[in-house]
Amino acid sequence: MPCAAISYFVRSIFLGAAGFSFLTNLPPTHKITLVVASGNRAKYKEIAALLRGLDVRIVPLDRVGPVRVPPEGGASFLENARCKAVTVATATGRVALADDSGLEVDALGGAPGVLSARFGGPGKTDAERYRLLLDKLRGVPPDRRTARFRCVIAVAEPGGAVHFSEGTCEGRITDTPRGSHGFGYDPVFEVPSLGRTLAEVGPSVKNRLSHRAQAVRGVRAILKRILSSPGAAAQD
Ligand code: ITT
Repeated sequence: MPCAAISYFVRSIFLGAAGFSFLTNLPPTHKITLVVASGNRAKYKEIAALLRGLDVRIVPLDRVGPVRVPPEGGASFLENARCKAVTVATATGRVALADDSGLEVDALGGAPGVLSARFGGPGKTDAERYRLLLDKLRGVPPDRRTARFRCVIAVAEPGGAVHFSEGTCEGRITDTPRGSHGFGYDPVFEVPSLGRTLAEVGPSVKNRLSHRAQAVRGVRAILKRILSSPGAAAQD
């Protein structure tokens, strides 16, 4: 497999005895609404495609009314994902999913990492950010251009339980951007076994091997457990 699930894992953290306080007298219908707590439309589309087939109604954040998600201040993907998911689950009373992800470049000591969306300062376009990355790597030889995408997804239940799943995709940074699919740093991220960037391969291939695809595999197992729990009341 091109992008092995190197550190793929699922952890569940149960935050106190209030976990099932949302139990109701409603008969279980094995159906829940899942709010995707992201302002990034491209990310939302990938997650929705990867969750296809589950008995879950997936809705974007802007469909559930204005919810203020605090700016990312955490030092880790996990902390940022947890904060976004818990904020939205608490505000909406729905199960909420948040993805915090980014690119770690070895020649830059792991930067931009958790700051990937703000690399070079706020207000930049994706193209401005990946061009800045290419500038910083000018002159770095191919064997030292190794990098990886990381994705941590948090699924927060309104009752307080939070579950995590993670995925990693190894690759290298190209010299020039290639391809027009995807988003973010995809045009400069080459998967060695394919010899192509994630922006050249298109959604079907990316959704098979990406960091997000791996993390969502764990999310499917988490959602199946939530769906089969006695607290999976209808929320449509
Ligand atoms: P939300 O927090 O609202 O979900 P965001 O874009 O700010 O949206 P992050 O804080 O998780 O999301 O930042 C992730 C950044 O890392 C993202 O903006 C891209 O620049 C980059 N990134 C993450 N996953 C990527 C992918 O699959 N392909 C390319 N770039 C990616």
